[in-house]
Amino acid sequence: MIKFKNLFFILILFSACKDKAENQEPNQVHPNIVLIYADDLGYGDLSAYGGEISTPNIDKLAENGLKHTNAYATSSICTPSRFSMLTGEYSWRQIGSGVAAGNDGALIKPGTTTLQGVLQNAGYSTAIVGKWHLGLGNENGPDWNGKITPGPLEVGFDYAFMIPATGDRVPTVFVENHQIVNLDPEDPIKVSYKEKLGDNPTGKENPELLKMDYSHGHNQSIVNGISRIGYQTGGESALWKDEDFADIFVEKSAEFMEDNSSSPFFLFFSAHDIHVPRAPHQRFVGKSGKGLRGDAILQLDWTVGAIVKKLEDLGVRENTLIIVSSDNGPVTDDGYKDMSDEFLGNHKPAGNLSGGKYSVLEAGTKIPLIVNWPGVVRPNTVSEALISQVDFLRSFASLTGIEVAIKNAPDSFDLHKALLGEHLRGRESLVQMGTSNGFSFIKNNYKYIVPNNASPEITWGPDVKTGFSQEDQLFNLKIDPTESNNIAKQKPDILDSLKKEYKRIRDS
Ligand code: NG6
Ligand code: CA
Repeated sequence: MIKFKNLFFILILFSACKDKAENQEPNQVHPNIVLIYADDLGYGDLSAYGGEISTPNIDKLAENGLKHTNAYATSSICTPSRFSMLTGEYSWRQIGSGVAAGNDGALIKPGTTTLQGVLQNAGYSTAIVGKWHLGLGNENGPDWNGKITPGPLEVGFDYAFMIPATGDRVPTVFVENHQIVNLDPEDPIKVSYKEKLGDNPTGKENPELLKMDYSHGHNQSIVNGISRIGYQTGGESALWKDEDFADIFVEKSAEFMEDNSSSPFFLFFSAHDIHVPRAPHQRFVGKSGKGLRGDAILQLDWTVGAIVKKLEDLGVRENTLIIVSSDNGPVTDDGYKDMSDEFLGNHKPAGNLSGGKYSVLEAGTKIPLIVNWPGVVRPNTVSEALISQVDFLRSFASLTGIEVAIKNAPDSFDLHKALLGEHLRGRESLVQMGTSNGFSFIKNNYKYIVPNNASPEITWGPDVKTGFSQEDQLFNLKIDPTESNNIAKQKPDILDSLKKEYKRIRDS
């Protein structure tokens, strides 16, 4: 493996590598890649992006690297964002706009071209550690007590240690590769999203057992004093403790990096933070002064610092490309009474954007994106190039010299130069998706929000503006980043051209 010391050198190598790739030969541009993907972290949540909660470890990556200010997840909820990022295909083409249930079957079918599969083909060892939330098992869902397959290992990962769905959904156990960790065969686990199982307490019936009360949903099985979505019984020896997530994920990642430090590796570190339930380790509780949501941000920052330290200890930091981003925008109360609104103070999770998780407004999908690669990505740079996480697949393929057939990863563009800050030419346009099948389309700094019958406010819980309207909406993001002034009637030509272009992409 070669360590690159400057941009000029890498540019020469890129052209050399391209020729080799066309001849199907391996090239030499194989940095380790660590993709740290936070959950529900907003555009304004990091101090590098103006947040009030100090995130020194993440900020250091931005200071010594590139901060993107016009980068997007494809959706304002988790499952579709992750699907698009890992497959290079807008999720609405395949799986729609919903959040996967905890017992859904695998949503990425074996044989699909994936980001991790591309890197595997380029000779990388690949791992996911953390939240999966893309379904496991066949269409009837996984056999939790047996071999859990298909899953990440069937779509390009060599190693997986994961929360199968989310921290707030059953089963509340870790799955390592094909099996639940520490499961006692004498005490099998049962999972249902339809009916209560056995006599285990639920949040609804036994609120006195809760250490964190729920505000909406989340009133079914209680595990570790927190009630969840869904019912489960059994599997006592395998149940997780939420407070240990960060430590365990760092430990598993460290083991993976250590085992693979002599060859290139790709680590998809898919953090639980700062999703609900927010139950960070005791050492972070009360430390942010901004409540548990702020404390979870501190825990995320600690996690990033611990991963960077491990890379340094292994002597591979110089040759590692680190990316920090988030799967969707922020939300405060997302179903638990964790006082996240009450403690916010001047901290603005969405920065100056409107909306948040679930919405089609900018805060739903515009996310932090930090890219750091010593000696290659210039320190202290900011990029306004329009870029989407769906572009990671072709960008990394190009970087590592792997060709991806045109029919695969159809929505992904090779933007590795924009991603690394070599120039500002990003994608031309972008389709965004919110909850309730809500869509919007961005081109040339104009944003068209497609008419939708759903409510302008979320009606079932979180206090979030969705951005939905039955009318056409058009905003000039350059002068109106808060999407306050609908200019659809003043700019009929622009509206018409965005509508046509959006329709062409949706129908393609
Ligand atoms: C919602 C949950 C929310 C969160 C979300 C998925 C309720 C009332 N709300 O249905 O708490 O789990 O799904 O979040 O149940 S995501 O980041 O994984 O998309
Ligand atoms: Ca999320």
